Amino acid sequence: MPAHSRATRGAAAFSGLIAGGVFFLVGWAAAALLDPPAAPHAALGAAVVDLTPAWLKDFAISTFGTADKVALAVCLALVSAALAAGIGVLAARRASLGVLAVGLLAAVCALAGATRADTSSWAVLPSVLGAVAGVGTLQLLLRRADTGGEGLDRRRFLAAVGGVTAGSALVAGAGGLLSRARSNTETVRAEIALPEPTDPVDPIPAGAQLEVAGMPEFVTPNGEFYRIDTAFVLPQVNPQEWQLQVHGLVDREVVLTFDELLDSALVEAHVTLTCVSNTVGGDLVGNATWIGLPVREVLARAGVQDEADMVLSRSADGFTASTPLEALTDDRNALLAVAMNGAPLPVEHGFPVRMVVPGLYGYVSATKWVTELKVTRFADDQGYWTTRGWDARGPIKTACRIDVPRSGAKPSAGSVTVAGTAWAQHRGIDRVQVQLDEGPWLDAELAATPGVDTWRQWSLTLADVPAGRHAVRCRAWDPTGVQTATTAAPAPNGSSGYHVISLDVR
Ligand SMILES: Nc1nc2c(c(=O)[nH]1)N[C@H]1C(S)=C(S)[C@@H](COP(=O)(O)O)O[C@H]1N2
Ligand SMILES: [Mo]
Repeated sequence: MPAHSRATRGAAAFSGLIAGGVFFLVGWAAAALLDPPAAPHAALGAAVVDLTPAWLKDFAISTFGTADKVALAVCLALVSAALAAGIGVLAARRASLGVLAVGLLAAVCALAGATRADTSSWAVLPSVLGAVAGVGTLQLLLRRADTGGEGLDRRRFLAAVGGVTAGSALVAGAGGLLSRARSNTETVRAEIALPEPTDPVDPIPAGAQLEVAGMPEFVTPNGEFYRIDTAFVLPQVNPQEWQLQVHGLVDREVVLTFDELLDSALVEAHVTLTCVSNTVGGDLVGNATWIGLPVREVLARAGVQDEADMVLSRSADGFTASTPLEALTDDRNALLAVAMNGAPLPVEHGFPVRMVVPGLYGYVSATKWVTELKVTRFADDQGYWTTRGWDARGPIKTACRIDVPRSGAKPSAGSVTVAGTAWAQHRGIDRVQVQLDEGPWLDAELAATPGVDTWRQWSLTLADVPAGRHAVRCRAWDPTGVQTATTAAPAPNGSSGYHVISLDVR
């Protein structure tokens, strides 16, 4: 690269953009060959997720919910594009500064890759190869963009851009083939023959689903189930290589393979999962029928020692959850689940094996892509979110949500049917009440339920609602009493307070 390129600013910035694209593309293709999670964009995204301060992460989850990964990807793409354009301009002035800047960025990506739980010792290589290709591209384009004091020779410059684009298309094609050949998780998943549970659960009673328009499905279809996790790129775990290691305060370490798991006596259970980030009235909650091996069976094989009070589960990508030991050893259906609503776990919901524990928020119990159970003590270990300020134990708070009508609806005066969903997993919903404005609390009718571990639908028809603006509230009861009326935000141990909607009755 000439020490001083007389490229126009625009051409230099554009060259930087293209070179940035080449950096990420070559890095991704190299990673497809060497170590997929070490692709620069994947490593960078994962590092940003882990380093994002808790308040910002909470904000992202409450603002974007299940679309938080998309929002992050868009942000990263915009920031990377701005940086790449800036590097192009810098490199046109001082070539050495350009190389230094690319080197720094590559070092950040390499470090992010090398420090992940799910990358190999090859992890720095994709970033290094990407940087070499990126610097080469930048050099080539800036040389072609050099005006030599005259105007930009557009034909010459665009020919180079065309050459780089064609080369990139080849790399993209090769990378695509490689990653398909390497990570055939979807194919393997489709071929799994799920065993029948030894202990099948009773089917869901007919009346569990209310015939009220606008009510959510009692069993959430897998494709609509909320997804919350720290995985910027989904872990690809091959069940034939999967192992669960059980260690820590145990009499003997146990290693379980996927085939051994499938050959065990499996249990089926209806369990509703809830995210601690769910706000009052929110939808980070879903209900499914799971098949899995009770965690207590595996813990019994290992022999839990007396001083233990917690199990720290760890996923293939390094996420951890601290689950109170008693929730895994009492008689509830805490499962190492392999199936969700009759299918192998979808990849985004933890394929091939995840934990499901009735009564605890997901962040302390529902580890997806689980590979390790460390029997330990709350005094000695902390889970991913506890180190970021969230409660260590995370029991689900009793909650009630109005689904119908939607807040802001304009029903006609007269009778108005209100219906919703309440949950108090592992305790059960006893009673739901509805209040119109400051009127008396009225008992709603409870729908049938398969047990205490799922949500429960309810409905009530308010008679003679006059025209005007009205507030409608609901509250749920479990055997220990009524849910708390105190308003709380999700951090640090779950939102609380009564769900209120407003109606504009005509
Ligand atoms: N490996 C892993 N497992 C995880 C998480 C995660 O970030 N990584 N998030 C947990 C949280 S916060 C919740 S609420 C549930 C959500 O499970 P779902 O995405 O299947 O609905 O998964 C839990 N299991
Ligand atoms: Mo969560």
